[in-house]
Amino acid sequence: MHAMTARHRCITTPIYYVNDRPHIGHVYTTTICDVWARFMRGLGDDVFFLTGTDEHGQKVEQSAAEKGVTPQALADENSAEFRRIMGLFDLTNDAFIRTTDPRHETQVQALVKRLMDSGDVYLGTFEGWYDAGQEEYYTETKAREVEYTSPISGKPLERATEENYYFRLSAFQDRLEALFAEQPGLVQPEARRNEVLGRLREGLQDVPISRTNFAWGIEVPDAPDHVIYVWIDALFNYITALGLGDQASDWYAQRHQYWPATVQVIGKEILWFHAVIWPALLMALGLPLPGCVYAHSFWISEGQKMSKSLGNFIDLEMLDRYVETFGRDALRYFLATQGPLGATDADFSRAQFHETYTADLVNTLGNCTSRTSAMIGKYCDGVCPADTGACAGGGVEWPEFTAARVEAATAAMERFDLAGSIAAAMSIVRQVDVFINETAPFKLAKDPANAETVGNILYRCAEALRIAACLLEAVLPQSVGNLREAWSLGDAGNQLGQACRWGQLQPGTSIAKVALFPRVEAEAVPAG
Ligand code: ME8
Repeated sequence: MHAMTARHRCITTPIYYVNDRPHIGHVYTTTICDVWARFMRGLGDDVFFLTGTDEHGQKVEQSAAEKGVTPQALADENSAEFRRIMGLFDLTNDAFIRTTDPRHETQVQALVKRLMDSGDVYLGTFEGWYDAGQEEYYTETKAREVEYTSPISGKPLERATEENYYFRLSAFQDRLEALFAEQPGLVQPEARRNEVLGRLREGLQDVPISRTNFAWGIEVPDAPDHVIYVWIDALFNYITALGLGDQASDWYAQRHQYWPATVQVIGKEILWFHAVIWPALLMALGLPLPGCVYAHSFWISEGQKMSKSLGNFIDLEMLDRYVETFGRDALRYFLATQGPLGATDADFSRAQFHETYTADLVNTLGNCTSRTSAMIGKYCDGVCPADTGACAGGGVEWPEFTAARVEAATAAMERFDLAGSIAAAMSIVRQVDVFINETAPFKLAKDPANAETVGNILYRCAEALRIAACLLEAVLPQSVGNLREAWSLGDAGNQLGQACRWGQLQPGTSIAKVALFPRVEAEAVPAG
């Protein structure tokens, strides 16, 4: 006998800047990665889910100076806030990398040294347009396009000259073009890929990868006046966390098998770094490329860009209040089904949250599970009936119907279409509702002669709901846990495929009543 080897999968979030506190954007990206990671673990894959904090650079140095603390103290404090959100929102990351960790720093130096030795990094002089807030240089074309003003901060771009180390990005033009042609799924969604292709056609310039005007960063090897540009430092996190910069490290021993990442999830504002600079760096290092860079769009709030002055900013305190009112699962569900996965922004509105919660969780999943368990309580003494085959009406071939929905939910998750996957699972629940209404077991039960038919109907309801719940567990871990307990279902563990097969629910299992999602009045939704 030999054990099947689990497939390695790796998913990453951006590493978050510590000059700011966590908000909905960070919770969102990390949550959707968590849903995917849980689902794939459920399928039996060996998943590595990586997140962390980006702690170097001028912005952190400046924020720390304004607060009168050291950059390290600021980084420690805010990185801890980011780690706290993992517990608050049920996030199951396998590692949390910090760029001030010496294990990261020494690997970044080793990687940069390799690039210097291969000639992909060289010393040169640079003059260009610099966005100080974003720590990003603009090409002349791009600078003109934004009228020499930072589209992010609104402040004028600065003309800057520096002697810098450069990454020879221009040398990768042809290889990148070939890559995008050969691996059309590399950058998703399609709209983002087209943006990258458009900009790539303008031609690539070498990019400075060191700075001399501040000190808070990793020193360039053998050039201590230079610190490594925070973006290069940050991008490398994805491989330093797996030890790829030091084959003698523990991280390498434990984690190197997870590279290349299956999917790297980012927000659309950092697409260029991840879709162009990052692949070029990997090619220069001779490392394999990720399967997919998925750039989602943005959350706006009540129809407008989030801003502290407008008072519509969804910060951690606000999210906490949502969790208090609706539970963690409700927030996860809203983020995963209504979020900006895809090319358009999504609106976080109180009304939409309430509507989604009520329609999907209270009226559909909650109501259907409670209705089914109540009927099993009433007509079958709280014990799961057997399905003996006879069943009046309904017209659903349940084993085939659920198998098709399971396949659709799995395929959608593979494409990182979370909303599609969840919709496939919810369609099972909706079908149960229709089935109950059409077969009317509550009417049949009035005549004891129908006991067997009623049992058959209720078995099918409970079994279909159990399968839907298995598919929804990645997004609703607590509620499905509650259902498992009430219905004595045990744990699906990493056997999701097996667990989703029709007929696993054993007749005789004790089925207790459940109320998974309490109704919440519209007035109770947290306001800004
Ligand atoms: O950019 N809607 O870090 P960051 C959705 N350190 N997602 C949002 C969002 C919004 N309104 N706002 C932020 C950095 N995000 C760098 C990354 S990676 C090598 C270095 C999410 O703290 C989204 O994932 O500004 C975005 O890419 C990320 O937060 C930016 O986080």
